[in-house]
Amino acid sequence: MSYPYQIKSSEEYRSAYEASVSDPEGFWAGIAAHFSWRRKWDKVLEWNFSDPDVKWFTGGQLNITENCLDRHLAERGDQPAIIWEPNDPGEDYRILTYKELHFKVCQFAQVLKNNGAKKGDRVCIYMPMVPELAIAVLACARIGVIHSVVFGGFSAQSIADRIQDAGCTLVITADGAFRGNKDIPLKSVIDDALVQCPTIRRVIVLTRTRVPVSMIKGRDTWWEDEIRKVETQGNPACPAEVMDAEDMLFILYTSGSTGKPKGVVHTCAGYMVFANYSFVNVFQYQPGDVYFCTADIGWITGHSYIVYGPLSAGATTLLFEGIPTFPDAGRFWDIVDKFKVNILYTAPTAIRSLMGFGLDFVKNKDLSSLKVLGTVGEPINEEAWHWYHEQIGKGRCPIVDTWWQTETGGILISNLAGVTPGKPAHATLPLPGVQPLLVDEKGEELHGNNVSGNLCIKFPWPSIIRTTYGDHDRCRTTYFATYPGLYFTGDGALRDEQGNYRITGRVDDVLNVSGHRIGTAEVENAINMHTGVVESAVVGYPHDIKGQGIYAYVIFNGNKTDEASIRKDITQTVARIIGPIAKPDKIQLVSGLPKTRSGKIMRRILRKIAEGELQNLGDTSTLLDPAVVEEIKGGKL
Ligand code: 7RM
Repeated sequence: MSYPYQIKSSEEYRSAYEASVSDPEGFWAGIAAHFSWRRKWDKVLEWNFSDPDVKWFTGGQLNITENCLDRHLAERGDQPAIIWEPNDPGEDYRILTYKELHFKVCQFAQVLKNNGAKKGDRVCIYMPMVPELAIAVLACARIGVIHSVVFGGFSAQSIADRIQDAGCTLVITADGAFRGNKDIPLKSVIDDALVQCPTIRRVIVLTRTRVPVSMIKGRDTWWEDEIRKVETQGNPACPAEVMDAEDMLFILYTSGSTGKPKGVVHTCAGYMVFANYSFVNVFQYQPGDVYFCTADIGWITGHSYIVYGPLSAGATTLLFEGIPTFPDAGRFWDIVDKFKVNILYTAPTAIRSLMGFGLDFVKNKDLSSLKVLGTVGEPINEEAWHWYHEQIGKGRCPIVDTWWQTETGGILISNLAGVTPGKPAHATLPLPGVQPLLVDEKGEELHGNNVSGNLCIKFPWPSIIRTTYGDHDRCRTTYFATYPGLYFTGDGALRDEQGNYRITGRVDDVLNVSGHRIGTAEVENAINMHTGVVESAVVGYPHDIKGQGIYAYVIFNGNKTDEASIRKDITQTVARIIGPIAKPDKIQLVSGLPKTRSGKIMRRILRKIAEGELQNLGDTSTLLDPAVVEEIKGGKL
């Protein structure tokens, strides 16, 4: 497969960018022509940002799995599509060629059909990072079933909320997951969740850890037994469902500034075109390259840049089940060495953490196969950038700093590896088709360079969020109402002398902890579930490795045992309600919170104290009881 739309020089970038702005429809029609369609589109783009209503390639029909699988069979059927590295380096790795992956996806799609799944149904996937997770995702897409993948670190309550919100009818899970030296009992978490989920009719369970699980008669069935049934049927070739361009492909839940996560909806054609286009251009993938993205498929990075982007490009994508520090902090580098990885895409938090383990884990690892490095999920600090560049890239690999969001579906701002210049801690320039701008508080556009403001986008790109599942108005108010006529990202950014963007972080009540998005309100709700908690307020503070840490101020009125056990109880409550990723790093017990006379918590003050800024707290004259501020300052952790 060659990529006629792969940009090869700065000049080509500039002309592609200009073409994409002066004639967006012509530009994207030219890219879309390189995919397999069952029916060509009638209209490239119809849109307004006030409803919002954005439609790409209407009238067009296709199936994303034909683009990810079938169309590669003739030319690269025997090439590895997925290389899988298990958690335990002692266990054998697996390779699935395009032919094998195609076969397995069709087979499992038939399993889904045998279990009553049909086009438009929603299916929840809660699985470890094994090839069967990618197979499950693609099998859903094959038959037009809408997948909702839930990251394996979320709790039973979080799963139940997501299943209920989407009205899922089927769950695909595994007995358990291996993560480092831990076994996570996925099936038992699902069992707890399903107590609250009457819409679920079937649970398909993959064997992974072989921990004992309870199987409920009539509801639960083993993946392997279902495959055997399909084999007895003689493996019917599972034809791809013909999908309209704007049919839903998947829902992925993400945190916002309110307590309830939103189901971000992406649709078939636009998402596919942009995931592929951005993959091919940002990473400059060349046929035969081994590409390794360390994210989990449970996040958008895994959807777009482990599964759909790479596979639609006929790439070899490496899927890793484990964690960066198991069995030791050299694991990523062992994998790069073992499979001769050419492109590595990871998160700043992982780089900072591995940096802390020292160079012993890097030396003696052959990293000479690496050509391109990437980062995603949070701002990368200069120190981590330089370490990644020198110690991993040996000074010869460009680093792409890719800025994007669950809602954007794909990378919007990034340099193109080796093609456009990078700059430490800067995502740099927008991809063709992406029109960013900065606005001030009032929504006035800030023109020129050397300015900072809130980052918005003024024109649709093909993989823009279409709706928030079940609540379109929430999509409008969250993203399109703050600045009418613009998509608002929730991020702040600077634009330097050369027009490069530097994303500085969220400007709303969303935290970014180790590259994971967590709403402060969500954590507060979870803390407040503890019977002894009267009220709480959660803010972020700078954390050396995680980027941001979670700082909770809690008014506690329960059984006054010792503070340590109160903290432990609260932490466990959060892990139970949301998942271990949302555990507060610090819990300060307080007798009151700084509130205005109208009862609003002044988070600005709490944020400053958590950051260690005890002097200039700004205007505190509107506080109901200024004395609580002194108490809180005195008890700072
Ligand atoms: C892909 C992903 C989105 C939020 C986003 C930003 C932050 C992501 C960068 C970044 C600075 C980057 N989706 N963010 N990439 N900040 N530089 N290169 O992470 O929906 O989970 O998070 O992540 O704040 O709004 S996400």
